[in-house]
Amino acid sequence: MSRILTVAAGQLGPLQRADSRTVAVQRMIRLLERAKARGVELVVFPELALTTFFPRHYHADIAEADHWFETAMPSPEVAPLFAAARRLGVGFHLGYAELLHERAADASPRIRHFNTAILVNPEGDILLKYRKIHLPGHAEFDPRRAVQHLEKRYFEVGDLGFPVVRAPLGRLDGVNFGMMICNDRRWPESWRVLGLQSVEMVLLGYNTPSLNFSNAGFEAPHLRVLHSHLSVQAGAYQNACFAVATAKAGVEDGCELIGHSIIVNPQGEIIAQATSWDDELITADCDLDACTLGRTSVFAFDRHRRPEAYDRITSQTGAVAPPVWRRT
Ligand code: ING
Repeated sequence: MSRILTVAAGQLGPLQRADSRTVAVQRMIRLLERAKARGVELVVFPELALTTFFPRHYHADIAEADHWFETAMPSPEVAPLFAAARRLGVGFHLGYAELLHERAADASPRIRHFNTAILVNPEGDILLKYRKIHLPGHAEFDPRRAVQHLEKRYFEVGDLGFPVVRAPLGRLDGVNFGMMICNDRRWPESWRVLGLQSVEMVLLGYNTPSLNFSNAGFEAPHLRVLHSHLSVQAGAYQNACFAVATAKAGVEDGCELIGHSIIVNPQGEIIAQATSWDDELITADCDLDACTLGRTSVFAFDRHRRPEAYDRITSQTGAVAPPVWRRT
């Protein structure tokens, strides 16, 4: 008996700095409606899908950036998306900037800021929440950069780990879902922590500039897409899972983001790919039982992994210099 989930990457084209959340929500509702017409049960929207990729903009006073964040989910502007999902009977993944007020240990009030993603079923239940752990870029204005990438300024490191949950969706009574966000996909550790929890489908959104603005050295533009696909294909293959990777694409306030959203199977094959850099729905029927082959043979973790040889992975952060060979 196959366990087929019909999924879609709901790629978004650019959102300009002046675009309201309502613009993004209405475009996502159009994609949900298109998804329903194609029998899709789950749509994966991008990272930070409600606004332009604001970490490219420098705010001297970081409180000035708070307007890019959601203080409730669903917020009034996002509620129509939840309502549409309920009306259409389609689940969705949404990336957004999360601001929450809480009490510190000494009971003083503090505000938290995360780059967050949620998985929502048609009934509006939040089945899974993840806060981005690998924050690229820098925290202070960098005059060498043509475009800033200030995720380390505006977001804290996620505090939810890489969780996996088994939840019903569509026709299936249980799917092992996991999530990561954008830069996380470049780190094999992200994938393996999910793989060690028997993840079957990884959901991720991304906002990836099409050019390297870090001035750290020349990187040919075609490598941006290669590295994005390489990361997702390798992660899916090496953990015997499906992956849906959805871009926010196109030129936002003059800054270009790559599209090339993909859906990848547990063999690491791209089974669907976006060809525009605009709003686009790509779909695939994913038979989750296809995870079993890899998981019980090449990547039977319990039979083949050797954790006693992996200490450096958790005991070190940066690399160390190796011992120098000398003739003895
Ligand atoms: N964006 C980019 C990403 O990881 C990046 C940043 C691009 C880092 C290319 C390194 C190389 O896809 C986000 N939002 O993480």
